Amino acid sequence: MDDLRNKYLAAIADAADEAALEELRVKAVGKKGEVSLKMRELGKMSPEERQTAGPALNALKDEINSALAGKKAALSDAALDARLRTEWLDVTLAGRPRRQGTIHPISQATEEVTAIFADLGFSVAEGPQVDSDWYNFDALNIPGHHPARAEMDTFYMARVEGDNRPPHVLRTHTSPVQIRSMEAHGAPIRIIAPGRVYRADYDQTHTPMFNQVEGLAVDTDISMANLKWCLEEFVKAFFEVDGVELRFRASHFPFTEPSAEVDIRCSWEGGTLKVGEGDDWLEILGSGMVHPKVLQAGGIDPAVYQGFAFGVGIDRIAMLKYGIPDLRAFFDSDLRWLRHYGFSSLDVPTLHGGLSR
Ligand code: 2U9
Repeated sequence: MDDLRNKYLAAIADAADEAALEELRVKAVGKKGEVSLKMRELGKMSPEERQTAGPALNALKDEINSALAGKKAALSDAALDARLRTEWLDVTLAGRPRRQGTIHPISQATEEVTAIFADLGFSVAEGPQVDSDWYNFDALNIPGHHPARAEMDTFYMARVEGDNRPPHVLRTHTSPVQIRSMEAHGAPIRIIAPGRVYRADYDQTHTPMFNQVEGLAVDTDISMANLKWCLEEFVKAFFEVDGVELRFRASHFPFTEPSAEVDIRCSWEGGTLKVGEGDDWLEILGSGMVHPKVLQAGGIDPAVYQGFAFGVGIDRIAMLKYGIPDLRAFFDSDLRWLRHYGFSSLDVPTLHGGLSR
């Protein structure tokens, strides 16, 4: 038995590959292998002989099997090492210029809006796209019975069985980001919150996912006058026109009081939009002074601080600025459309270098 052990353990240690190992397995512990044949002889032995030879043969079989498994693992580790040495990639190499992608008009517009408000002292805040109904509704002065909850056509997450809390929602606006920012940083604060929002609505002018930028400025001396000036600066810079007239129309939102919708003077001569001239008005954003209850929900004392806020649909202002006729094409991923309306990845929008083109 010692001879068998020495022979096979040495051969296993020397095996060059998995095929050689398999051959050894068959020869040693396969059905007709040497160890198996020895086991068959147990029947012919006397009970005394069997009592020592039986366990010894079983132990030998186990020892050979584990040597086979150990060598097999070592061989496959070595094979993997060898493969990894041949399959490597220099990630510092330059990208290939052919088939270069373009910047999506929504990304471009978001970058432009960000550059404009950065210049006005606003920083960018981000937050989760799935949020609690407290952050999306209650904190914004939209209680459970408020019609705005129904109007916003909310997508609700699946309820967890046995959990009685209201389900989370896909945010219907980026406003929860501002609540979270007020909680985290307090006042004074000046932020914009760009990002994806979701409403169950689909037609020529609505998609179930769209993009917004909201803004928030809170301090001890903020008024509608500051709001008006900031929005004027924004519209002039975004549409790249020097003189543009804004019209503030009284409106109503649960989260601002007073509230105003903002139109810009424009013309549609020859089917193309001209901002700042003509006799038409185009609604482009909503705004107002932050409701005291909303400041309170963000942990800010409304007796000391006031703020203004606004919201604008990025997809909509991108369509207007770049002359894109159909909102739904934004999300079709049509390569010809993307090449036509996309922007060069090298033209980063800045106020000094020009926003677009
Ligand atoms: C906080 C307080 C107030 C954000 C605001 C609007 C008015 C508005 C729409 C524009 C087009 C949504 O994308 S749209 O359909 N938004 O009219 N949004 S005031 O008010 C806030 C936000 C956060 C804490």
